[in-house]
Amino acid sequence: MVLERLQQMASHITGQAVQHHPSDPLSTEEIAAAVAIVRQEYSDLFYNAVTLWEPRKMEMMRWLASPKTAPRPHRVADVVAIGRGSKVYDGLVDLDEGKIVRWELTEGVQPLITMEDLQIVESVVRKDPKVIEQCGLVGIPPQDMHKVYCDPWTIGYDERFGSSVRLQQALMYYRPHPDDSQYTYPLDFCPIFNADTQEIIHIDVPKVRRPLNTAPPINYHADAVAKDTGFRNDLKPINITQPEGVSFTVDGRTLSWQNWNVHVGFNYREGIVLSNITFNDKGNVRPVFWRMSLAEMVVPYGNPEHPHQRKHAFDLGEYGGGYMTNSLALGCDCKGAIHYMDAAFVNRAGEPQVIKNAICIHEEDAGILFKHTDFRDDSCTVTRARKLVVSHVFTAANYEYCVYWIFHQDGTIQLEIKLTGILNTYSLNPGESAAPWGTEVYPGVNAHNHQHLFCLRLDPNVDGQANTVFQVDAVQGEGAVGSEENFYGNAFYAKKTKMATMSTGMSDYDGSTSRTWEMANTNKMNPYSKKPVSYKLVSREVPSLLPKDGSLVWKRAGFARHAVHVTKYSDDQLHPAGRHVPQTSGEPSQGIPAWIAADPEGNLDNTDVVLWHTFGLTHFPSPEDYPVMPAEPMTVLLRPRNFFTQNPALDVPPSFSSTPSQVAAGKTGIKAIVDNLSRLAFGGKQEKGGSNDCGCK
Ligand code: ABN
Ligand code: CU
Repeated sequence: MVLERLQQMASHITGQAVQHHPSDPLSTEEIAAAVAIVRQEYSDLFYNAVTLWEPRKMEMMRWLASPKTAPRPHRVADVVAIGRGSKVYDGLVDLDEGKIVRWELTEGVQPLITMEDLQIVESVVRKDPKVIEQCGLVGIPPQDMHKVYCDPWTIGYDERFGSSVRLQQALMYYRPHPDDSQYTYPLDFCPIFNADTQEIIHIDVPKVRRPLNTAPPINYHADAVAKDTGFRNDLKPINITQPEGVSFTVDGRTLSWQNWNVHVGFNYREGIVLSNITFNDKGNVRPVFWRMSLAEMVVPYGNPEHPHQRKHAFDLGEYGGGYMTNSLALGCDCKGAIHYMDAAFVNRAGEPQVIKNAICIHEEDAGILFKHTDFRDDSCTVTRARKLVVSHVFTAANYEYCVYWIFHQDGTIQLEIKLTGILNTYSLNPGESAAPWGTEVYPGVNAHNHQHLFCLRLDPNVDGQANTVFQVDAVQGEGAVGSEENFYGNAFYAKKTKMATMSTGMSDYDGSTSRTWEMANTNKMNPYSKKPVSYKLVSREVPSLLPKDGSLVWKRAGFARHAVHVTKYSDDQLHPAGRHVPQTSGEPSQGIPAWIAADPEGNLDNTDVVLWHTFGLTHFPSPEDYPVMPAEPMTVLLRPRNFFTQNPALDVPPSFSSTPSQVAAGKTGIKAIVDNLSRLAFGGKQEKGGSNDCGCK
């Protein structure tokens, strides 16, 4: 009876009443149904994740090609649950069938740490006698333990404790006043928390002790700034208006804008997932990417003193970029005419939770799209660009990561990430130098050197699934000066190297050759250039992983060993550092290195491939980054190359366009999209002299 009811509940959800697109994230009802189905058979669990198990690619492609006749992919929940004794269960629940289709006890792994897991640690730390004793040593009396805070990271990996027990390391701080930033007052010891028994099992106490900082607080919130320097008062409002509304449409979670069509998914781990991305090329709907997401990241810190080697956060795999997502605010995080999408997750107790306004979708002016002036007569065409931005922001304890997926009118897709928030800090002795492994960013505050390395997962679908990746280097012609083929020595060309097999399909960045990577369909040539249609990955912020080969980070973050890895497509290969990342030892390395080791000769030529790109920055902190960092942007571009037969944005209406003959006849050209709001900054009239407002004739 109960099972029947659950089946009805599940089929009601997936049936006619609420018909989800197969790539839509699970709704709150579906999350509740999945948990109810699991509870029928397994009680006494807490829930770590209940998320969409994405449809298998072939099944999904068949359904997309003929949605009326092909079977609709079932809605399936991917469940991670934790039982007593840190037992981890991985399961699949088919919501259409109303039943569990896979349930496994997975040994020796630890699933990610949720925000709820984090909250527990601080209260335990404050009551622990050994922590109270350590606090006493730096002058914090027991009655002030409410002023002690911690950022409870996963332990990462510590060889003394292994992986069988779920552990967290508590990075300790003190707040003199509830409104002060604790990062100015780091404590030098590090308690280890057992998440299963909810107790402190050990405290790492450094050999060299460091005191509690005595510097005055430095804060960034408005109250503090108002009391300190006050605010600058020379800013006038800037407003973005779209008087006739937005130029995109949303059908469910499918977005259409300026020839682009894309499904916007979201999950607890990667955050935004874009799939089935197509571009309408003059009526021909051409596939470009099957799926793209930010799949992983690692932030290794560079101080060799124990236990800072453990400070290397995998913010997606260990905490979840989706779980840490902010609820965005109109006019603050997002300016203009905004469409929001919510995100639904499970909580520890198995109840659905919603983050309102998790994804922001809006258009922005993007400067000049193209322009040319004929210097002979000043006849001119100038066309302004706009872009469509799909974004979310997540808070990874001290840091904020703002993720912007940007679509451009010329067929380019851009991923921009802005880094802001607060530096991770550590204590300093009076007179001690923070160099060379860190910087004293404020008196008594040591911010360690670190890297932010992101792993972008690109599943290309460039005019079809059969794609090939080429490394492209700008190199000199081979012939020496004076030789027949390069007599003047000026020759250079784009040297393309095929990434042909799994074991050779990896490559590092080389700025000296302006290295890029092309995802090409070699079965389809551009009729003009006779080159394969392709999308090019252009990325210039690509530091190499600084932890040495063989180090803990190198072993755990195999994806970060190279700027690019190419692998054969597999439905289950989504997580480049493994499915469960906390407490992996890296022996053997999970994710990309394991997939390559399993199929070293795997063919990557003219087949379904995935490109994994690691990019980011190396951060040597400085006082300008404190007490809160001004946002630092990073960009990756995916540009059509030999994909179109001309500039695909020529049909964007210009702001102004005149031809030489119009100028000769004294006629003004065409003014198309010009707002009537732009005006001279300091009043007065624009000098005309035969020019239009754009300065062209
Ligand atoms: N940056 C590491 C982290 C993220 C979230 C919560 C705790 C720690
Ligand atoms: Cu940083």
